Amino acid sequence: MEVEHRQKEKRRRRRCVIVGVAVVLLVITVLSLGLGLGLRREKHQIKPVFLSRCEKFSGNNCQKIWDAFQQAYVNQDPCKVPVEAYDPLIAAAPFKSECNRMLFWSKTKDVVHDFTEKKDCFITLEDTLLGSVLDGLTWCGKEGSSDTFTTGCPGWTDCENNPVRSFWNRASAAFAEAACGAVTVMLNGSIATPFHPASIFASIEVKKLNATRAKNLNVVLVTDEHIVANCTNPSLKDLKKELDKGIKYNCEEVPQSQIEACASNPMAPCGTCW
Ligand code: N1C
Repeated sequence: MEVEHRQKEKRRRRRCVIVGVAVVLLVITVLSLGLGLGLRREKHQIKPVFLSRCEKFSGNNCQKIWDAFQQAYVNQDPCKVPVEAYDPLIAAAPFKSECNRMLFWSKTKDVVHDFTEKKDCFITLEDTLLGSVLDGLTWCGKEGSSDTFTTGCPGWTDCENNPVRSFWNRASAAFAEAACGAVTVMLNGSIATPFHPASIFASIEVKKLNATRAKNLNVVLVTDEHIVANCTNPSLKDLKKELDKGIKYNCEEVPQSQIEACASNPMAPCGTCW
């Protein structure tokens, strides 16, 4: 009786162990399959996005532009990608000068793109080929690998020379160099420092505006119910001072609701929104 009971107990335990091992194996297989697929997807995710966005602009060799893009950061330490690494990319897809139509922004991205999407009045960097293919994306390389990664990349402030930051710095400089005629910038009147020295607009674009091409800088200070800064804001005095001599400065406070209403009114001509 005693012997029989012990044997039964042994068999029960063995069954338990077998079932346990099977469950663990199953979990490991499912997890590694899932992770494997996930990683593979993340590694190659950016190229189809890049190419399909690029194809929307006709007359370009998108594969060539992709190659020029990749050479900037692939097989490199993602904290050591200098701004100049993107020179070949800018050369492969240069910015056209669109006189009187170029629009810059800082801390007003949403209102700006709501406006430009609805009204064909201005061109922002995101409306150009390079700006639109890379808008909202993250990418980096790794030493010893020819792949592009979209996760585990250094963030905007982790290190200065990261691939994403260096790209926007390089592209913004080239875009501003091309600016001509009357140039517009939308700044945010709901923050204490609309012209912030650390922004790309202040640290790069303003410095690249050249009086031989750009004639005016029109600041549209976008305000909502909580006006924190108006056109007398000290940071805007700095902006005026920093402009290349010969570029005329102007500032206008414009409610966000007015910009939105004008954007949604198909009858309103470009010059009448503010
Ligand atoms: O630092 P910012 O603004 O002043 O940069 C905005 C300025 C614009 O005029 C653009 O021409 O610089 C250009 N630019 C972009 O076009 C752009 N698209 C997406 C700069 N940055 C851009 N991004 C992302 O927005 C970028 O990854 C960075 O994180 C923000 C900068 O926005 P900001 O601080 O409001």
